[in-house]
Amino acid sequence: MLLASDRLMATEPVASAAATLAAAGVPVVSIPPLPHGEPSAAWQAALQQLWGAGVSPSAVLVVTQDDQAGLRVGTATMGPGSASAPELSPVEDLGALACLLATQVELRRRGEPPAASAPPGWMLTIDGIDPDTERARAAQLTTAAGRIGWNGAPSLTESRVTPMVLAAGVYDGQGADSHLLPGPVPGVSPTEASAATRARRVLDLRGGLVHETFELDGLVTRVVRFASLARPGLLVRRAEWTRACPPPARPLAAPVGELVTDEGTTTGSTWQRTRSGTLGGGIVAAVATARWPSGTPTDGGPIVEDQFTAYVADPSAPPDPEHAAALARQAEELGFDHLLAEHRRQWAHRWAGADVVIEGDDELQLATRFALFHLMSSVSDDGEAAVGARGLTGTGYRGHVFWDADVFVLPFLAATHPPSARAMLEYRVQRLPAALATARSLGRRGARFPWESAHDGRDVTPRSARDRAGRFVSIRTGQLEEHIVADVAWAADTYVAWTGDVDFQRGPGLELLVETARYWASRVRIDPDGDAHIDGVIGPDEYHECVDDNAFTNVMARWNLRRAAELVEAVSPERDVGITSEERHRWRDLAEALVDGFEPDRGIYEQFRGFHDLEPLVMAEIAPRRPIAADLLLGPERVRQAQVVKQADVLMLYHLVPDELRAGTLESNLRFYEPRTAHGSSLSPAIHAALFARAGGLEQAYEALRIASRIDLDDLTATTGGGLHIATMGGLWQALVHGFAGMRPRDGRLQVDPLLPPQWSALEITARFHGSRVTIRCTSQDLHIHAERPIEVLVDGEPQRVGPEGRSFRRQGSVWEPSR
Ligand code: IFM
Repeated sequence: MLLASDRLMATEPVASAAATLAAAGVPVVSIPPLPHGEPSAAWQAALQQLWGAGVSPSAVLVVTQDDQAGLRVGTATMGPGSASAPELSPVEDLGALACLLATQVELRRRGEPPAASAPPGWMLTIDGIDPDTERARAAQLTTAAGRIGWNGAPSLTESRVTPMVLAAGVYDGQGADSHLLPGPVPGVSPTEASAATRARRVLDLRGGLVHETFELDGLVTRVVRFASLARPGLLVRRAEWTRACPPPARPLAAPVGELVTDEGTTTGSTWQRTRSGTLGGGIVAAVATARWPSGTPTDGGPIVEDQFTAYVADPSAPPDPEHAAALARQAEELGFDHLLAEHRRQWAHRWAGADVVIEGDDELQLATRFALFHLMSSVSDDGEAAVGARGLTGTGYRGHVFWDADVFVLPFLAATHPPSARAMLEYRVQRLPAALATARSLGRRGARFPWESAHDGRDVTPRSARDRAGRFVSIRTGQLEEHIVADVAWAADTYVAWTGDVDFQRGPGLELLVETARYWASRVRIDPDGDAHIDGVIGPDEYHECVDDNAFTNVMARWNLRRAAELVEAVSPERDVGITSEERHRWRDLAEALVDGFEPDRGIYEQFRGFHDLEPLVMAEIAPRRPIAADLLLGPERVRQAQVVKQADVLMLYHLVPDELRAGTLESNLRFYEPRTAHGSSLSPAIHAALFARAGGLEQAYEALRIASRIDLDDLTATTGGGLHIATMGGLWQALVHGFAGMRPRDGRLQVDPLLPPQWSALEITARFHGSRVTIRCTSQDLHIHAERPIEVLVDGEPQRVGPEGRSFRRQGSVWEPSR
């Protein structure tokens, strides 16, 4: 990228270099000379424009000339909004400047893999190859664009981790055996990665790029790779191979353990296809390669290879190799530079609508962006999106879809990129017939969504497995973890609350709400006193199986019944939804009658009937450190008989449906349940962070948030090798947004009520509410809200209209007062 002052742009060496760079796809901007001291508005605007195009300041070469300082050159270094001008060095004369620009042009011509250029806070750097952590690293370094994910196994051979490409929603096998079907993978160099004397991998979160550098025999191999966000399904790799590290023998390889069913060549492109023997679907990859200079790097010099691998995947029919080959050839014609520029632009656009800035906490800042990056990468924004427990970063849980998707991942997308949230809901909508059939087969009405879902929407939860200690255990969640039914309804409602998408609400959203309510109405048991119960379930706390009146399940079902009735009333004058007023009244009556285990004298909800009679163990007192798998520590039997909670259960209600609970009881329930919680699921810490923040317990909130942020970066549960915990990442965003910023939709308005821990100097969140991009920025004393288009916000219970001019508030004691 070249930013040149207009006077220089008119001179011969700059003009011709600019023309060559522009022809190679390098943005060139001409602006007034860069003054000393404060950068002018024109420079600021140019940098802002470049930032928006995904170009980092350190990748911007600035050349300028003015009467005072003469000819100067350097990189921009400052980001948009920076108050001071960059440090530039003087250049002797136009001849020297011409040489410098000629070097840039030559680098372009040679096709060097671009160096990592993202600013601090945007790059995850991994030095060395460590066999013990490589599987986790491969998950962390995954690049994906919704449909196709490419794990971060090194571009060199590494025996402990295998390159992997997964396609969202493309499964093989049936029932509990169903698993994501791996696709063909781009080939890797035959050289062993562990032979490298120096290795560095950098994940550039802002640009969606992985940079790899390996040094062998004094020769350096550099690779840049990405899953194009502008062309989902296209994987691009530029590598500078050397004699010590030659290019892959074959452009495509079969995924480990999987047979490539067919392969071939068509108009210059090699293709391979994997296919599901049971479901008929498949994944085809076709590759186009450009190398220069041509040949192999035996005579000393490196060669650059661009590899464009296009994927087409279909869950239920064999995809066409011709289609993939055409996409690969098109990519080759466009070329690496063009593809990289559009990919960066697309990522810049996504970040502009979703970034969370945490000032004063570099480690958490990077961890947060790492989470947001993977959340954005993992979900497609058209058609239907099946989001497995590990997204596209690994095969853990076989790629099955849990409540992780609906409750943990979806809110982030509803609030930042609604088309992806809508695609996730479409996955459920398309499986409504299967959910209706399941309910019918159990003698119930409505829709019973499966605890684990894959291709066709029938339950695919395994019935048994070996636990981490190698013991054979039966798994009953498929039969009993029924809260998923209300979770799906909650997801549909949450999507509408953020987006205001009334077409969805009155159409498929209503159907989801109605059929799930019908399920609960047919599921409850009424006792002789008229109280309603739900017997024999598993709540989020999976340590206790087949319990009666689990508070979480009952209250979520109550919310589901009430919300469906409300919605039907709201839309029925306009739309005949085929629900009688008797049915609606029955839903409301049942909701009233459902017991919730609230104990008024203690101000707490009993997690399920009989929980308080169990052995009163306090995990916080017996476990040296949490998170801990309490079932491994104490044995499943003891845990079953004790007040040990795996993950937020009663507390999860305060996070999802606070209005369903008695006002002012969050603190008492937090005090009781948190010390009894093992956080044996990675989903737990973030929710506790959100709740502690709401309760004003900032120290505990911060500690829980920190744990959630490190789950995958430090592989805290020793399971990251199977893929990243995508729900934990969604939980992290929710902790920051709902917890610390106190930001959530409420009755058509956006409620904002921030509370910052002392470690942070400022927190800035960008989201989208009812179609308007909203940014809130707060310190401990000040709050500023800006909305692209006017929206209603709620600050300290007071409705306020906020638009592009923004509104500021100042903390006075415990309340936010509008500032003048
Ligand atoms: O959905 C979760 C569950 O809450 C705890 N066990 C793992 C599942 C998949 O992440």
